[in-house]
Amino acid sequence: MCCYLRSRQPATTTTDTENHGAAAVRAAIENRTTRPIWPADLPEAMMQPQTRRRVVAALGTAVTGSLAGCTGVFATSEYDVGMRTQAFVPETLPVEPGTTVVWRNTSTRGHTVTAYEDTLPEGAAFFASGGYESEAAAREAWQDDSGGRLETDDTFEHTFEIPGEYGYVCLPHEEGGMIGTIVVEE
Ligand SMILES: [Cu+2]
Repeated sequence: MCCYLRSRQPATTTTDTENHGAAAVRAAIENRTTRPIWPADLPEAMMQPQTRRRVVAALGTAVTGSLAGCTGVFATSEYDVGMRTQAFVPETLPVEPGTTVVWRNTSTRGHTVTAYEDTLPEGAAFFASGGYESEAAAREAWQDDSGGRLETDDTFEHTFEIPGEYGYVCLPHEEGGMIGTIVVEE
């Protein structure tokens, strides 16, 4: 997102009045060495999920307002949850019963969407990219040959009917904390 860039700007570059002479030069050099990292992060960082059916209540108006200028540029496809290098965005998505949630791999890495079977509300169907019928099957398939892998721009969708919280994970990035929750509200 755009504010990612802003928040990563070193505060010292423009506002630190201590930066004279050698210190300023050193700061400028340090700046140059860190800058090239940003463009590589930029396209993915600027991709924002487009919630089709409703505005996510969790996003304050100030946040959505400040992002509005960025989202238009990269909003080439509709989806509800984006998949970044090591995160689902948004991490938690509230929806109404009957909503079909679309995940889209907005990164250059492969990911999965795999429900945490134990977290599902009673009677809710298991879901996983690759169409596996259980978490165990999905994990085995991933270990065997990256089964269920979503490549860049691939999408996965699931319709949520039963109210409750649905935890899910990206199998290859589980240790990195790539975990999400769909909250189906009553
Ligand atoms: Cu992942």
